[in-house]
Amino acid sequence: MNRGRIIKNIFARFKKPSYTNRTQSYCRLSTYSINGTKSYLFMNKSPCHSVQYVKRNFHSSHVCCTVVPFKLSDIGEGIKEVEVLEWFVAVGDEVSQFDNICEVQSDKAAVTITSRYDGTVKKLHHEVGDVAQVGDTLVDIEVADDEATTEKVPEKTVSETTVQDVQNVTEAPVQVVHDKALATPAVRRLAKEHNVSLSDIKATGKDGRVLKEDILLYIGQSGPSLTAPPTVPPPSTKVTPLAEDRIEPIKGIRKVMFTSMKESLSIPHFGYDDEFDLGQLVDLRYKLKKEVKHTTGLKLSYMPFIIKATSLALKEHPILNSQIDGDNLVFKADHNICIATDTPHGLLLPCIKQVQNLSILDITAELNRLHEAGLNNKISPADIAGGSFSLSNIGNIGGTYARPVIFPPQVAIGALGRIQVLPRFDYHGNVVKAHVMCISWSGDHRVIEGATMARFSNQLKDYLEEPAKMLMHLK
Ligand code: CAO
Repeated sequence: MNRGRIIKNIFARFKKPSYTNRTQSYCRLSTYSINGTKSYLFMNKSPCHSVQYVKRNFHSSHVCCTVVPFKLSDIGEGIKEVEVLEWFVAVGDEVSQFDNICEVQSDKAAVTITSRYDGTVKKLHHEVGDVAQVGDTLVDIEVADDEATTEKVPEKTVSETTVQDVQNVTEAPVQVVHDKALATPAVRRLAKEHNVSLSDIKATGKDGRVLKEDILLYIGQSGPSLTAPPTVPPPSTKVTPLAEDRIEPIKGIRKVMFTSMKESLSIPHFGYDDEFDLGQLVDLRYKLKKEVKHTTGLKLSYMPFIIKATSLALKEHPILNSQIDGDNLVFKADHNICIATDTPHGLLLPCIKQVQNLSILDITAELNRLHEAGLNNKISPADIAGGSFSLSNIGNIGGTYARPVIFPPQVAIGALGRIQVLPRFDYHGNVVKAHVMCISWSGDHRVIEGATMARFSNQLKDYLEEPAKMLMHLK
């Protein structure tokens, strides 16, 4: 078949509704062979701007009903690996070319990978949260005979091809758009979370795409410092209104809370609140989060930094890490910091032991373990025993202030509110964007003076507002 005839056939194929509906900035229409040279035809939105890529020295063969590995191709921009965020297909699903396969997140962006085959999904090679390298197989797809020829194309794509005409070519074929406003699924999700319509937002991305930054600008936030609104899974069971009163014995974890809180009533609580500007910490966590996830599989939240900084501040104010024993005050050597943990079974207070000897990564690992154990009802008595100080991060659920109740025999507890982006004045009197977290302290006023609590809180504030200062005290 001569080249003109082939191209004519491909144009005819493009006119089919399944292709004309596509909104990608370009589509790879077909693979064909001329004189032993494998060629791809890429088509811009307008068929007039067809682009031809030629790959040399490639010989195709026809295989019937072959299972082909669909690999993660080179997304460009130096991206070497991605994290799988979501699968849009399951084993057994029929897929067509350009159907969404999965959403992946690189260190730069979230992109949707679309199928380049018509066929049946046979295997997913990664789970959500897994990291896939460029060249790794994402899914196996069983394809029919003529498709089998196409999928034998190596996955290196554009960089290994000779571009004969690059007019109007955009980037790798992994972006997808769904409707009038162009945006990646992650951006759409962000818009939905903030209840804004994409069509109201001024798009600054390529080809009129709405970017994450556009949404942040629209809602008055920008850059990595965005704190995603804490997501709390909705209750899994629907609450049905009670037809009549129901009596339930106080038992289990609630019984433990009941007893210890009754004891707390005898403590004269002194309250002290302050607000911390965590802008630098927000940036720092943003920079480290992916790295930590990638290298250790751990989830890095703000808590490990706050726990470590608390320990450093306790070192300077040891009375806050003490316990009342009769007429004595026992200054505890270890900083065993309890973390109020909301579990499906009730509130638990497991503690991270000897925080004074732990790195931020160690604390992250222990916090991940305890959090997971809490969710699975696996927190042991040993995890709960021996606490010397407590922190309660209610901010992951919401709220600004709290009135935390001291967990005897401890003498102090801090409650962390949600980090909020708010206007504040800087040193020069300019209004600036700040990431404000309110922290509410309760101290046992029998042994803790307000001034001590304020000094301790100031010390912690110093570490958390400029986390680099912690470095000097880390071993
Ligand atoms: N402000 C803003 N974002 C916050 C936040 C805060 N104060 N605290 C947590 N977040 C973010 C996290 O950074 C994380 O974001 P990413 O998904 O981007 O990483 C997300 O919210 C979820 O965090 P998390 O809850 O999984 O992890 P954590 O380490 O921050 O907290 C734990 C762990 C165990 C303290 C928490 O899950 C919990 O149970 N909190 C409730 C405590 C409670 O009930 N207190 C009341 C006691 S009195 O009845």
